[in-house]
Amino acid sequence: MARALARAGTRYVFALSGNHVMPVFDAALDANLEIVHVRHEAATVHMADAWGRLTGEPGVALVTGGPGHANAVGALYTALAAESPLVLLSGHAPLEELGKGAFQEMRQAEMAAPVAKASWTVRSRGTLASDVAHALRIAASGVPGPVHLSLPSDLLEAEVDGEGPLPEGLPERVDDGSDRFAALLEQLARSSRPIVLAGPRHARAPAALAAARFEHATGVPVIAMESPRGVNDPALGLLAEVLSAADLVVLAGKKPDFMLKFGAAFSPACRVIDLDADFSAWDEAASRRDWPRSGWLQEVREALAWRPPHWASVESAPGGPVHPVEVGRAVQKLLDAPDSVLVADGGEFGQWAQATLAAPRRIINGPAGSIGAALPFAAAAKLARPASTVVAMLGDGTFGFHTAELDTAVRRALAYVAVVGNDACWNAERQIQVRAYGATRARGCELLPTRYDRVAEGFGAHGEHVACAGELAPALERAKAAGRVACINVAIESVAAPVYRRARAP
Ligand SMILES: Cc1ncc(C[n+]2csc(CCOP(=O)(O)OP(=O)(O)O)c2C)c(N)n1
Ligand SMILES: [Mg+2]
Repeated sequence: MARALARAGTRYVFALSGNHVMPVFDAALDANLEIVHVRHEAATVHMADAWGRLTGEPGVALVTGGPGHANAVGALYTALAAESPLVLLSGHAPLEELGKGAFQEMRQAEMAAPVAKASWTVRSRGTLASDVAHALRIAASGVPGPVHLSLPSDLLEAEVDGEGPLPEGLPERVDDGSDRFAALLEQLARSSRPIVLAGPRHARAPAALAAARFEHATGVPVIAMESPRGVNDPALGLLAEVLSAADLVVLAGKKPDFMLKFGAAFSPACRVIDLDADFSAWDEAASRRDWPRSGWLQEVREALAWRPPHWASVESAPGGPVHPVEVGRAVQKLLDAPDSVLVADGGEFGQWAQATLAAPRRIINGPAGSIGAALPFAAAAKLARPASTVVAMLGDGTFGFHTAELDTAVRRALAYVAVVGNDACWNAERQIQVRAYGATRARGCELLPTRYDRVAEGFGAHGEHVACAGELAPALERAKAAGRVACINVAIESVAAPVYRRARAP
């Protein structure tokens, strides 16, 4: 099985040890697989997820059976919603003891099924290797996603003769090249304000490249949606305005779900075509015809890039705390390095980060809206792209989820910079209380102004505390120069996430 992983190109296995999977740790030694041993099972999946999103190859997570598996399962939801390829391998009670109350016996495949693209238990030692190869293929083909395999420990310990026949490589993409899309393309060419909305995988390579080619060839804007805030995604500027002006919307792998207000994001006169098709197929068909040119694409691109003009002059109070816009301004300088990676996670602070920061590659918590993955995401990003500057932006509540992954980053020398926006509050939820129940009933979401930089130092990371705006740039410089993972604890102003409204001419 380990050889099958290596043959499929797997180099790293993100793992947390346990009785059931120690045979895999052992086999990894001879198969040249490197185990990245983490501190919580959910982190194995988040790391495999980030690996999958950045490389396009499925990341591989390995955890023990029962409770280890249960800890990992929640993280699959984030990968499923983000259309990210990964394989979760979980140890499992031995087949011969099933039904008798085996140690950590659990219906694991059933447990993972609702949050996986496919989920099954290996049934015979002869298929261990080919099942793993099959899982990798399923994860990466078509709409990518997480696949789970449970590995009964008696199979892992059985003797086998070689790995048996393995499926080779990934299946070819079928590009029918026919006129299948001709009618659709005709409608796009004839409408004056068309928009194509695409699912989260189109926000990254390789799908993003096909989308960009299509947009370039046709002049029809293609917008990948990957935020649970949907049309109010702060990274997409005035998307809501643009969508309500569109006369034709084509949904390419994007469902008319909550992110599109179940269709209410479009004007009643707008035609909506739900096309559940692979983008690459029509990219080619599009380049074979002529397209009218108008200013529409430019108009849409400008609207998406729009940010409130007054942000340019936002300044924090002299003694602090720092306004999130000013944090963004300083961090952008770090991200201006070529090939940088932005990781943006939860809370209102995460929304500010997504609104104010741009980088060639970005990993956000995605449509799942699940907070907490930033530190594992950033560690895997640094592993996948060692030469890149990797910056993780996360709120103080969010920081608590996987704090111990700083230890993994120290042990593995994964030098990313984590910026914690510390407002001593679960502010996103506090904002809900203020809006729904009134400020006097906004209670229970308080945290402490904990010195997370010192927590990080305790793990052996570089720590910086920033109390006011002036301290930010030098702290970021020192963090970048530290040569190891760094945590900058920034005392921030506790403000609600940005909402955009363009002042209209009277
Ligand atoms: C796994 C998970 N648990 C809970 C939530 C609900 N939630 C969303 S944002 C948030 C508050 C985050 O607080 P913090 O990280 O400090 O960011 P802030 O909003 O304060 O900027 C919570 C609890 C969620 N989205 N995902
Ligand atoms: Mg907070």
